[in-house]
Amino acid sequence: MKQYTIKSKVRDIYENPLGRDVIDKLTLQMGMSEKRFKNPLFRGLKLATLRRFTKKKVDAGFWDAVLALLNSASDTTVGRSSDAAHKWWKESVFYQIYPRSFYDTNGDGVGDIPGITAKLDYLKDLGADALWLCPIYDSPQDDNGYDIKDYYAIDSTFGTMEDFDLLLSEVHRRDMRLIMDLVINHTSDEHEWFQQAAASPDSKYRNYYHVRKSACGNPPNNWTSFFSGPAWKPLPDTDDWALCLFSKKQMDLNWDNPDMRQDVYKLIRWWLDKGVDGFRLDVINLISKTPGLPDGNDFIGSLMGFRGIEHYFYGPHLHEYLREMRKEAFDPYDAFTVGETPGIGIETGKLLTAENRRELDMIFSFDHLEMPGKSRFDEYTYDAAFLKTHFTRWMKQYGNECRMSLFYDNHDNPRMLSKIDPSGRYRDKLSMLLAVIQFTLRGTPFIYQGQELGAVNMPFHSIDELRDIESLNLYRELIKTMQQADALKKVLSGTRDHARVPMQWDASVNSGFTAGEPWLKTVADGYDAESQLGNENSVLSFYKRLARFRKNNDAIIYGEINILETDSDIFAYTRKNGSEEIYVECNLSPEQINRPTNRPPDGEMVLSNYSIDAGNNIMREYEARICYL
Ligand code: TEU
Ligand code: CA
Repeated sequence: MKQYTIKSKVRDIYENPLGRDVIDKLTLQMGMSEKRFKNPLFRGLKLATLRRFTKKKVDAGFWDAVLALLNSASDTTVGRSSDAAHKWWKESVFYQIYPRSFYDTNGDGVGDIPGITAKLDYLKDLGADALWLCPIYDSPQDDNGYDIKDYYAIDSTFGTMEDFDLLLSEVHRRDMRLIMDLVINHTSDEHEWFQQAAASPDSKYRNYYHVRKSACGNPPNNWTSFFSGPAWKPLPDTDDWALCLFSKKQMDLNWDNPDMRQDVYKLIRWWLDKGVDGFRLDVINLISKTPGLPDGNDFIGSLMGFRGIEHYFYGPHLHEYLREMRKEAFDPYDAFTVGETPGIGIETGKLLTAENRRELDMIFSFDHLEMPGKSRFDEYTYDAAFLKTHFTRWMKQYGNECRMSLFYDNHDNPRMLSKIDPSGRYRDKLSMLLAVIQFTLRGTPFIYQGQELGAVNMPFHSIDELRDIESLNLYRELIKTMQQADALKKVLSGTRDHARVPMQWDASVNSGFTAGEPWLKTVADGYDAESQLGNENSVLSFYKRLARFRKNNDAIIYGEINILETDSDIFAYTRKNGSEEIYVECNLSPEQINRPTNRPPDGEMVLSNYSIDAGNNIMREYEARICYL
């Protein structure tokens, strides 16, 4: 293994996949130009020189931290790989369900499993081939089910195991597939393993978690939680602390313990024996931590918003554990996996998903959810043109070797529509434009519930209307140093509750979601399923046409992609498979723009979010077109 030192050159670092992603992330985060890294003079610089130049901004420990990270990474070649093999999950349109907010059948104000079963025909009709369910396991619901108490049981809020079995068989009866959310970086503190671990230092479960001693009431290291404050929970009446990167009820599992890993594989096999088709793996890149759990670097911490992250976002045994898990749990069932991998860039993404490496099938990377230099709780307007930069880069650097997941919305983020167009002026056009890109790039689309209806952020007015633990903790933290109104504004810019408001099924009270009192505010705003089903020009109808189009065109699923060089905000590309060729042209700006002069001759129009006047040389605001060549 090559070892990096302060005498290494920028070039050497950039040639290492992890090094390249780290540099890309840092430049993005610091709002620096990436062109600099293409400059040979800059590439020839020694890190020591760079360290001298950046002394004012960057603390000394930063460079050691980066070098340690690079030197800990092993196994960094992708080798020959391609995403050419035919697989159901490449051909599918996935639909993410947040069960709590999907459909309530018993009037308790919370969505449930029978509610999902009741809406399967809607989903089938939309063109969804596979469903991903956010966690429905037995849980105290501290983080809405991402804190699991019993992996083998269904939370009574959502129904019973019989309800689940019925759902699964009804999904399969419709030739659809179902994947579960697998939360195995941490368990609830109410999980039996943790209960035993906390009760006795001699318990074998003690070593299922990261329990450390620390005197004087201080946490064992300086890592901070994703949900504010230190990432440690004190165990009562002792000097012992347990690591928890998320809430104080989400205890990180110790993946270095082989017994723990076997117990995890067992529960995975149990669900696969039931017949589920695969899993979305929650924060799966966080499972391996630097041995000894050393302090995190302050500079990286302030840049990324969380201290300690360099010790776990790409841990030393990550690849090893993923391979083992695949071999022992997923492969025997040919199960599909998509990893949720915050912080992972293209090159490390390749290492995780290249077919020949036998780790994951796909990942969710989050590099496009905010503009460079911005983070989720910043108030700003997202420029859709950044999607062109982002997707061009991924298509070129990643797309042909690995399969990209294509998504904008999920349960952890405000709606993309609202980020780009907070006024809502272009709601329909923009919805359709985003969908065109999502359904025609090389990759697998994941729709998040409500996206197909053009759902936007909820106009919340008070902190009392929010339910998410992340938002509530952050607010409590912010008001220590800020006016309440400012704190609220910031929280509302990024709160995950925007995406968690109940589905709008119809225009009735509580948008047809529940006959009771909804657990989170919902307001019918005219973009409900019922009214859109009856309207050919609705966002929903457009999604349905797109899904059908994608299914019938192999060029989109397996074809090559060629992105047109344009210097405007027009994002244009062709997709080609044998003699079948498709051309997509999108205006990513709210201005009219001339069509690219290097475009192929107009062919037969398939779909557009505007009615087309022949011979028109202009792309209108957020206009999108698909045609056959
Ligand atoms: O999210 C992990 C994650 O890193 C973020 O997207 C998360 O939303 C957080 O806000 C980081 O600032 C996954 C789940 O999707 C999320 O719902 C859970 O809360 C989290 O893991 C813990 O299980
Ligand atoms: Ca219910």
